[in-house]
Amino acid sequence: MAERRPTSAKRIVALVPALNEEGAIGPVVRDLRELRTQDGKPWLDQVLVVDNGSRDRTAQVAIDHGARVVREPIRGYGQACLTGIKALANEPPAVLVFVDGDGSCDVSELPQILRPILNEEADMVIGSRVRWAEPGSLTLPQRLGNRLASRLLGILYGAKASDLGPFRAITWPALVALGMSDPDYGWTVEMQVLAAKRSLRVREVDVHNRPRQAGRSKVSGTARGVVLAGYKILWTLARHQR
Ligand SMILES: Nc1nc2c(ncn2[C@@H]2O[C@H](COP(=O)(O)OP(=O)(O)OP(=O)(O)O)[C@@H](O)[C@H]2O)c(=O)[nH]1
Ligand SMILES: [Mg+2]
Repeated sequence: MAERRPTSAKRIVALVPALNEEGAIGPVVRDLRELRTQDGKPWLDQVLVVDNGSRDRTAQVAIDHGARVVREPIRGYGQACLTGIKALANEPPAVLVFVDGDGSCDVSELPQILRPILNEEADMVIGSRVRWAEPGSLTLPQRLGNRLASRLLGILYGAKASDLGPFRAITWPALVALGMSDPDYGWTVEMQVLAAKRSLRVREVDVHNRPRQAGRSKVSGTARGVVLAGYKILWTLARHQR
């Protein structure tokens, strides 16, 4: 059933960091733009793709499917997110949703992600993949690493978390209050650490997760990505303890 979007009609934007995703980005942008509320209105006011120095046609494909595209030549997931946020600062949305550009997020679940925020019960909502992820869509190191990081979020910061999933939403004032800075693999966990430290209202909702729909993995499917991401996530958890 389509969700009712409150009549206050908040401005909602999706930010999609993308690196060499020409095979996957088109349907991601299209599906996000096609999402409709019960009243037939688009859920999203804008789909913003941050092209992170792609060597393929990611930017053009995203534009062809109706996205706004900004370019960030310096690589890094967090770097791409920071650039997207800066690009929105002139006309900030009420809520920002983060979605991966590889087709692994089921964007039809966006209303469930937004619901606790629109009901003013949460400042940030994380899509947790632990229960509904398709078999094979999360690698073993990814599952174990996320479990460990989630436990540490609880032990060190009192946060209730089961995942560091990329599909998430946050209100603009909460995002600004966090003061995010991580330029790469620490982005997702940094957001959760800072949210706990600032006592934001954080909710998790279960989401599905598919294997990437095209192209090559940059993180969990490569040894380099796993080592660097694991190290960076643990370091981020440790360094905010002070
Ligand atoms: N790793 C990485 N990802 C980036 C970067 N810039 C944008 N991205 C995007 O961040 C998302 C996550 O990267 P993925 O390669 O899917 O990482 P993953 O989900 O661990 O691995 P998969 O199993 O392949 O899905 C994708 O949408 C990438 O295109 C970057 O500099 N590095
Ligand atoms: Mg992925």
